[in-house]
Amino acid sequence: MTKSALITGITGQDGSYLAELLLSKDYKVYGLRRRTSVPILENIEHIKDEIEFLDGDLLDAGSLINAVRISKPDEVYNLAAQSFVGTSWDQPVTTGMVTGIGTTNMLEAVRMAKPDAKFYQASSSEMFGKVVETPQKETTPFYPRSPYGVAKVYGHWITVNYRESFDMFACSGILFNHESPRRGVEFVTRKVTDAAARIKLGLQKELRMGNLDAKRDWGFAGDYVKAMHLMLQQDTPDDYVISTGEMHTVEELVEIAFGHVGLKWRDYVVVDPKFVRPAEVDLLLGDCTKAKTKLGWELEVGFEQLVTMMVESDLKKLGKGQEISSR
Ligand code: NDP
Ligand code: GDR
Repeated sequence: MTKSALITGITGQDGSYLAELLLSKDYKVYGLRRRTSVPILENIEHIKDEIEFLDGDLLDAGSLINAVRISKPDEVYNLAAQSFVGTSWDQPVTTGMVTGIGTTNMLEAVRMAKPDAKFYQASSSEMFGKVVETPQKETTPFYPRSPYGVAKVYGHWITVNYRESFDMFACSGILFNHESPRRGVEFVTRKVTDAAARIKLGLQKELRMGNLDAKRDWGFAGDYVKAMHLMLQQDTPDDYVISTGEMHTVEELVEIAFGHVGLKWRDYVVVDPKFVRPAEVDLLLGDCTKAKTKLGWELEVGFEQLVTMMVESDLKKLGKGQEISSR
């Protein structure tokens, strides 16, 4: 029988890849979407006719109960969040409400309207924050360094709590940074690949950046959504770290992106204190042995391949834009 899934955050990077994956597996896909004055469906334009959209917001509990009642999902993927760490210092309360309390709203909706649905919570390596142990695994203590990280710790523990309190099949995926051509342009990878492409095409002169020494464990979003799905196919709910086990600096990212278009990054990159965070997460490196062993999860795309894929995509998008504007 066809399974059904409800995805919150369907318009985001991960929502789009997950929807593609589930549609390829013949799921009936419902997507929770909040109202915007103009529809922003860029990431899911190509599959929008195959998704049934339900109006709702993580802050509006009634809309979530309604969405669960209508969709009667076998699986719920809670991907919606205020997901940009930088913004979480400017809007700490909104971030706490959406990214933290929003998780409880979603869990309550499932508990009330479809308690046997399997639930996935989008937890984050930002919960590890300050280095306590490297590499970081499921048992590493959390020490978040941003309002976003703090909110995700709340989301993580409330998911564990609902699993233990109500015997719900609730899993938390502790995902390290994952990127793609569909990444929002304020995140560092896409900011860099977009700028490298713009500078190459003569559309931008310089790139203003924050901390170039930060180290991250960057993977490809298309690989990571497969792990989300695998977690909900197990017999028992559990929490898993998903990562590549490889770490690179922001400087290496810049070097590869600019190098790919034949430019020397030092000629264009300017460090601007505006982009340096009030508290930084210096390094993140994940140990995903548990996911590899128990889920059989495998990575396909490596770091260099990921960065060049993103630069190529940005060149193509901007190139098309140029063709259109020069007509
Ligand atoms: P995006 O920022 O691309 O997508 C976030 C989604 O959440 C968007 O669809 C957005 O909708 C939706 N959203 C925001 N606020 C609300 C709200 N109040 N009610 C309903 N929907 C809302 O994030 P990603 O796809 O990159 O990440 C998915 C999830 O995984 C997030 O929870 C993120 O925090 C988490 N995560 C991401 C990692 C990564 O590296 N990408 C790593 C670890 C965790 P709209 O289009 O309307 O803004
Ligand atoms: P992050 O991603 O905070 O790890 O959160 P982001 O790409 O924003 O930053 C990564 C690192 O790069 C440094 N950096 C800059 N970052 C941005 N955005 N812009 C800059 O100009 C810049 N210069 C240096 C940052 O200081 C940081 O160290 C992402 C999000 O997807 C979260 O939702 C998710 O939970 C975590 O990854 C895992």
